[in-house]
Amino acid sequence: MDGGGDPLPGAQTPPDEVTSETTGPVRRLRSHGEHIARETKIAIIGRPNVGKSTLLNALTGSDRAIVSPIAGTTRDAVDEVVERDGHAFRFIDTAGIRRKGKTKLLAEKLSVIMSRKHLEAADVSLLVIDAAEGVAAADANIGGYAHESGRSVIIIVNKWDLMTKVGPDGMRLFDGKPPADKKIYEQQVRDSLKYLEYAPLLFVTASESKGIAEVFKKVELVSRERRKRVSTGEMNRFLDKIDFQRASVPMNRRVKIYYMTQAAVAPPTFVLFTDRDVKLHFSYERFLANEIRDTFKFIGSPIWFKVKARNKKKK
Ligand SMILES: Nc1nc2c(ncn2[C@@H]2O[C@H](COP(=O)(O)OP(=O)(O)OP(=O)(O)O)[C@@H](O)[C@H]2O)c(=O)[nH]1
Ligand SMILES: [Mg+2]
Repeated sequence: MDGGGDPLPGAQTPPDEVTSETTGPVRRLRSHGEHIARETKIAIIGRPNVGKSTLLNALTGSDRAIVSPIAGTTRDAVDEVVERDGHAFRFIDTAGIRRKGKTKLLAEKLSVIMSRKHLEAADVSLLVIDAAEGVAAADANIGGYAHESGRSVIIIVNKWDLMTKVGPDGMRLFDGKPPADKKIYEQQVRDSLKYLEYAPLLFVTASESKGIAEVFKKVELVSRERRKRVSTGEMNRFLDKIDFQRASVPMNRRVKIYYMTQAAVAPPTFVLFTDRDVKLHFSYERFLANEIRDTFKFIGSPIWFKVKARNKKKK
């Protein structure tokens, strides 16, 4: 369904051409009051000061979002549409919380609420983390809401320059420590955000527009993946091959799955027709989700399940 051949409203007016690192020109459209069909809505979420607005600017090639070193500077939601390779991307920058007269804790709490609100309007979320600070409690909190909301998630580790730029002594300019390794850093982030194991993770330096082309690629990928459909035939051939003995679930919580269908997309939702009317055990759900991902991927998207018992009385 992802066409993109239609002329975009507003495309007649001379676009602002900006050049991004590797993939050529980006066309920026003034977004307000224009309706563009099939655009992907992307919420940029995260704690105060992690660089959300700087990222928005890098993505749109504008200085419209106000960037400031004081945590909580963006007052209103800023959204902007970018057309790139025939796709329309609407980025929504989570309104920052003005710190003036507020404690850091309160500002963080408000950022969690704002992030949650912006998720409602989005298909995809960019969970921005400050590389120098690592995953904080509020990041995990926001990540949890993103996961539960059913939106696709991409983890953006921003300010990577701080972790990698070194002086003549080979040590970081930022804090004099050895430069960080991407693999080790990613593992630490993943350990703190376990439930987001399906989310791609990218390293960017928004202030230098580094890593931005990859963000567009991943947004496109995850928005396609979340709309993917698996036919019931395919699903049942898949089901036949799963060895459910490998799921570590207590015997009394095991269910027999007769068949399974994908009932919805965005997020992919599967209905399991089972012998007993029980809530799926957490490990069972996890096992099944992992098996589905091994075969069908659904990169960046949570997978949801619903259980329908064939015979409700037979418990
Ligand atoms: N070194 C470095 N600094 C960055 C980077 N991205 C953003 N910053 C700085 O981090 C500070 C906060 O950036 P903002 O973009 O305003 O952060 P924000 O998440 O929008 O903050 P709020 O709107 O207040 O929630 C500014 O001083 C930016 O210049 C980066 O990639 N590297
Ligand atoms: Mg901001």
